[in-house]
Amino acid sequence: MTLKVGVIGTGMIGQDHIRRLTQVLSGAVVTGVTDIDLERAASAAPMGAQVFDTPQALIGSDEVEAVVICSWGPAHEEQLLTCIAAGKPVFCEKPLVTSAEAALRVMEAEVAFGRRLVQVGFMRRFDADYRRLKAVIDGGTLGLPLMYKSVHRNASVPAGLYTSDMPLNDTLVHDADISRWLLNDEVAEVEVRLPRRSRQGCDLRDPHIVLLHMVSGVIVDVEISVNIAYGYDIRGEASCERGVAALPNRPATVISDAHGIRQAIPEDWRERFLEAYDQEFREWIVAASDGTATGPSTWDGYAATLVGDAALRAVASGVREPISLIEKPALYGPPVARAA
Ligand code: NAD
Ligand code: ISE
Repeated sequence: MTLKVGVIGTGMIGQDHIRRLTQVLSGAVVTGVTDIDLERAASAAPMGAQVFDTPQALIGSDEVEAVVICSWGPAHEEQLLTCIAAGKPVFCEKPLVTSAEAALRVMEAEVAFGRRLVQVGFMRRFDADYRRLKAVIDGGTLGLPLMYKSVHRNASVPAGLYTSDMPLNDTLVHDADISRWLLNDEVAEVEVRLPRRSRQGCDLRDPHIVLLHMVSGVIVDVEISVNIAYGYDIRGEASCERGVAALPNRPATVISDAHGIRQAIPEDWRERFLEAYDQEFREWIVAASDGTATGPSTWDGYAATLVGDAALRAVASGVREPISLIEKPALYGPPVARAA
């Protein structure tokens, strides 16, 4: 059976996911697209896809069995709630939503529906390097993890569209999610340090050092740099009791030329996580064809949203800001980690 998919938001990542669904993967066909910019939607629509005037019309169509949301974060809540009300599986790009209250409303609707419908676009969980790193940590040969270092560097971000709060409530969500997943842990408190401000790029507060104090006592330090010019550089390293496990530097191509010997750095997330996005959608197509979702859930989107909120509070207060999660609904698996 071929899953009929509607895509909301046909900007950078929407177009990339349409390409993936139509040219790379099997099992799905894009039957509908929409965007507040209808011209953009029309030019991104693959052959045979209908251009809908509104997300509501797309979600309600009999020609759409499952939905991919690639609009801006503040639009996600309403679109997610409409998908849940229609009982349609939905892949939602990160961030799930932009406030804790909105995350709770989405969670309440999905729990009332009684089955997982929402998968959040935390693609790092589908990346082969991160999966190998998790297997080593979970395998226990290095003992317990004690510290984790997460480096998240963007060459640049879109001027004007990307504002000073976004390193913490848009970009950091990836590091928050991957740390929770790798460490099987939850974030208890968040602290932010502001180093010398970069003169690179536009008028943003950049870079940030964020400390995630996990429930287990592990400390995660995150570097968020969003205008570092040289490339998209993602690193991760777990220091454990008896050794260290780290992501390899990617890609591994070694270039030798008149400037010396060097490794090429990806330009942006599309290049670095190309295979991870493909795998993320392979697994989503299987789950959505079965009427459900897999991988990162509404709960994970909620937990990451709280980290972003706490990080913004921590910039203002200068101290550690606590996170208080609600009790985890059974729909999302076992209860959250508690201090060892
Ligand atoms: P973009 O600005 O290139 O595209 C967003 C598109 O959504 C635009 O065409 C805009 O007109 C449309 N849109 C906005 N609000 C809408 C609404 N209410 N209804 C219909 N269309 C609407 O942005 P982008 O870089 O493609 O990012 C889109 C989403 O994907 C964001 O949530 C972003 O955080 C996320 N993203 C995730 C990754 C990742 O690595 N997982 C990478 C990039 C972007
Ligand atoms: C972007 O929206 C993403 O999700 C990328 O993965 C991230 O690295 C970037 O900072 C965000 O702006």
